[in-house]
Amino acid sequence: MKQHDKVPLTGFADVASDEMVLRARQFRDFMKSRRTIRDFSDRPVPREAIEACIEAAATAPSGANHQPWHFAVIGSPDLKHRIREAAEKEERAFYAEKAGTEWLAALEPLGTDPEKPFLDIAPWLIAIFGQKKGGIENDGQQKNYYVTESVGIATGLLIAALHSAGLATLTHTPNPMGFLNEICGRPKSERAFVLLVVGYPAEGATVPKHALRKKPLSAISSWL
Ligand code: IYR
Repeated sequence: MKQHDKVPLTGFADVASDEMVLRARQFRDFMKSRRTIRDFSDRPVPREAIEACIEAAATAPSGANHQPWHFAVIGSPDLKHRIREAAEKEERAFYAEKAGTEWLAALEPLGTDPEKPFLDIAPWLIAIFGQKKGGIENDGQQKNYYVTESVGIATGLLIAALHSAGLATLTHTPNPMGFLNEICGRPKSERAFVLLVVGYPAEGATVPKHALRKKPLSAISSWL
């Protein structure tokens, strides 16, 4: 490797094989208990929990370590309502014309429609933006790399962190999401990646049966 500033690796725990398999299976089972929900309760969630989960998400690897993400955390009822209004406007157009028959058929088992009451009800919405520019200094100038990949990984970690904290999420993607820049006051050089809805499930919340069908290992992996 070329010369570069470096420090010794610390904090890497060497786990024995048996323990490794056990831990891997425990984590798998824990992740399998995660469900995407759409019926949220208005029960409050402490801001500190969301803060720590975002810090966990921000440990994600990223292109050239530029960390090209921004998490706009919305708790204000007024802003949540503006987001709901804007999202429902886009969603009405999506369901009425833009989606097309194949997409609508794929959504049928989920039971989704243009009504998005959870955007008012859930205590927190997290709009996750990818930054085309900024570098590690966030100078708004340097080019960032693999932005979508980096933000996708960070979002996955955030969903896992929130699940581990005992919170439920919905990975919501109103289409298009340009309105989030304006409402969240984000520059044009940022692009909304997803709107994460966070909170507790409502009493009697349901999930679509369809969502329980996960592909088996044999269908998702090949071993060469
Ligand atoms: N954004 C729409 C439609 C939608 C699309 C997909 I792909 C989904 O997995 C779920 C919903 C909506 O939120 O209703």
